[in-house]
Amino acid sequence: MLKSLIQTGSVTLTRVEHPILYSFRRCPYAMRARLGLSVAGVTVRLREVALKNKPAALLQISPKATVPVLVLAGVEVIHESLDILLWALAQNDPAGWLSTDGPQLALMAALVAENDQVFKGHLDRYKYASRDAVEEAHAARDQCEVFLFQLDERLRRGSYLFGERPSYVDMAILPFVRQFAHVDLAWFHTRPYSALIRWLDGLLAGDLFAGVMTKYPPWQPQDPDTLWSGSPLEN
Ligand SMILES: N[C@@H](CCC(=O)N[C@@H](CS)C(=O)NCC(=O)O)C(=O)O
Repeated sequence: MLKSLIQTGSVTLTRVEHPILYSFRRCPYAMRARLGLSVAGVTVRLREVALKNKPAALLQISPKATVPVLVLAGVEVIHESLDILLWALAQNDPAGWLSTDGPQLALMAALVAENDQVFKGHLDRYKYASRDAVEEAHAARDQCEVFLFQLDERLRRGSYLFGERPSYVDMAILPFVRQFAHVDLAWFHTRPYSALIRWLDGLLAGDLFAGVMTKYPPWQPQDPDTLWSGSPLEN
């Protein structure tokens, strides 16, 4: 449609400056950001980053050089995944991920903070433990489970963490629970948090998650833009 309009000369096109998303497919923080951008239908110029060889353009715009980073209109930069998720939903929230009754808001933020500030630390110690430090790995795994049992308890009361519909909290936490599960998937499925397993498996099986896990080669400065909105778009 757009192409035919351009060809017939019936529109004057000014180039739309889609935000740039520096991302890494397997990074749970970047997944959280991509889930938000995808559900919001925000089109970005996707730049897949190789963490061992970060592009100069990323280092220049975000010296702490973690992914994800969202660059808006070439000036404003959002450096934190949670902020990108919330920014996307502030643009458009068709699934109501932000809508809740007021009193829940503080609880929701607290659960995400616990994920980021406590659970993720234990998860890294579990996931990246050296092979000869089995006891330490198991201790970290036990600490992770304190959080997981808390999630499971919530999920026994409702299909999602805050009721019967998904909220941004589900999406902010999902990639980290997935990361935990994938350290030892067979063992994870033997654990007594069946509501959590049902929640995780359900969200991972959905189109939304599949859409944010599409593979891209690392971005090179000379590459044409990869327009992305949860799935690849035609440039
Ligand atoms: N607080 C940041 C953390 C992001 C983060 O740590 N991302 C990892 C990848 S999963 C990263 O970029 N690490 C830098 C590196 O490995 O060099 C956020 O929420 O966006």
